Amino acid sequence: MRVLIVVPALNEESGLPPLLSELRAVAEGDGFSAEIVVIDDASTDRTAEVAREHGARVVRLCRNLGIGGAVQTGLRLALREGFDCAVQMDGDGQHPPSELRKLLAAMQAPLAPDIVVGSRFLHGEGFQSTLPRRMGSGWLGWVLRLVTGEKTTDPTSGYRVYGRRALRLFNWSYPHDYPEPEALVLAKVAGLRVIEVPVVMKERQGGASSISIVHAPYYMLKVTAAILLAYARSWHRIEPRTL
Ligand SMILES: Nc1nc2c(ncn2[C@@H]2O[C@H](COP(=O)(O)OP(=O)(O)OP(=O)(O)O)[C@@H](O)[C@H]2O)c(=O)[nH]1
Ligand SMILES: [Mg+2]
Repeated sequence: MRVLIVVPALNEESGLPPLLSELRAVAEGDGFSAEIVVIDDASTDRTAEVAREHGARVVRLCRNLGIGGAVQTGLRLALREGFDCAVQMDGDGQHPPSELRKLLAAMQAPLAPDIVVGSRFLHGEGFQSTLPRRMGSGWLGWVLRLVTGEKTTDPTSGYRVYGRRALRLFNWSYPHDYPEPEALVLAKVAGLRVIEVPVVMKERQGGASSISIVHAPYYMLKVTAAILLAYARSWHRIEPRTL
């Protein structure tokens, strides 16, 4: 399986070196061939240089596109270059590379899913986020269940693997900011199979978060509306066979 690991990064010069070293060690140890691409979302620090120094390929965006634009750039690259799947993981060290084998194993299991999401809440191990964030995540999970009818324990997880059908879907459309919950609706509405597997996550290891207390109310409102609107788009359903 050819895997492209996509790391969206905004000012992650401190998180990238340990992450990239560990990723290489894990890929060697587990015997899969993984290319790593860091999507530098117009950082103002040494993110691109540091990523290159640690052996990653770098796509440097000339303007900040936000997490969604950065992720979609990586997924498009994976599709265009014929990778079998793409992994999305944060550049801040929250997503331990040692957990990657669980996601990839699920991707290769019989009845292979289109998207595998790493969930920190399925087994409740590792960093469980702060209480307000857990509450926000619970709310979004509830809204997702309302529209898709399926349980999602960790709707905001950005530790994911996408198969070819998902890459084709998100080549066409991927949400802009705070994209993870909305992307799940787009996938489910398009008939893709999404599963969650338990993973352990860590706290952000450096740099600054995209979700401050000031942005939290906007985040909740925007993502809730986006989920409902994405579901409304199912009236213009994409036929799975076209993916
Ligand atoms: N903040 C931010 N992050 C971006 C952007 N573009 C790419 N990223 C990267 O996207 C990944 C996810 O963003 P985070 O800020 O870590 O989001 P999060 O994991 O939900 O929040 P934390 O739990 O606080 O880390 C990180 O690797 C960022 O560096 C952007 O425009 N803004
Ligand atoms: Mg993070």
